Amino acid sequence: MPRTITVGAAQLGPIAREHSRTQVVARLLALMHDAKACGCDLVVFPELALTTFFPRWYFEAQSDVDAFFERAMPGPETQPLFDAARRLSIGFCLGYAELVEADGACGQARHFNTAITVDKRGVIVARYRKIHLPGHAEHEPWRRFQHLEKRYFEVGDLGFPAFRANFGEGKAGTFGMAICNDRRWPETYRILGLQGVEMILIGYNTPVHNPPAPEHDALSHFHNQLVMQAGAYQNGSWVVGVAKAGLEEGVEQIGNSIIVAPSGEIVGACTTTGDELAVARCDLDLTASYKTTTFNFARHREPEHYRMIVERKGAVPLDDAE
Ligand code: CDT
Repeated sequence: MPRTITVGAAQLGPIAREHSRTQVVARLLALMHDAKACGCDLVVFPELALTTFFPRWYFEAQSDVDAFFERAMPGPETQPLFDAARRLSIGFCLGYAELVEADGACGQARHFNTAITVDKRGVIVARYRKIHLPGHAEHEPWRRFQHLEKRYFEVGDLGFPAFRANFGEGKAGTFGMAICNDRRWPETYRILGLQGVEMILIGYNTPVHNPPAPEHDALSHFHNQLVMQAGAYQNGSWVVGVAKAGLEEGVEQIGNSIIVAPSGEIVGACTTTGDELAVARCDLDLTASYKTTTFNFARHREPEHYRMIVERKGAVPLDDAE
């Protein structure tokens, strides 16, 4: 029996700062209903999907930051998503800001940029905490907007766990999650690839303008597609990349949500920068022809020659020849 899963890339348009969780969840529920009508088994929502992208602002008071975080998942405002999953029999992947309350052993609350996957029973089956946090930790007033992920989040402490889940027809598949900037790093895909991942779920918030490198702005769609298409092909995996898009609090964010086949080809795409669903029927067994030939890792990888990847963090340029 083929292992097909119909997946919806549930792109969101902008979320204003004053929008409540309840208002946002109503939009997510509308997309879940659309997805069900399109026969989806699984919908993927963006990174930090419940609020505006708050790292664009510098806040003095930690309480202002914490207002964007969820202390429980599900909580009172997000429970309807879990109820809808069960009622509609549709899974979802959701990005949100996770606050882990201080306990006896650890005196401080912990803050993560997190994604969860919920199955068709409405049960959380996997959690990922973002590892590659872009931007900066200190206020940089010269920027038109901030990118303070390094200030507001800790580096994720769960690694890149792949997990088995069954959303479609036939036997279970192997899934993984990554969040936004993670998608630009080949290590993300390879760690998941080494666990046999067959579909990688990625939400993102990507401003068109990158203040330290404005010369990249015109290439933002190209780079978005380049990294996800390469990650898919080089690991023989489906990749579902989903944006929070449009003009949010004065900052233009890319849309360009895409569903990429293990061949590296784009098979589904959003065309607006608003709330939109792109759908593709994905056969997980299509991964096999890549995983057993060109990217048969057991046969062709040479990890002895890759040690520098884990032993060295930054590039060490060679001395110029005299
Ligand atoms: N959210 C996120 O990770 N965005 C980054 C912006 C990088 S510019 C500091 C991204 O890689 O898309």
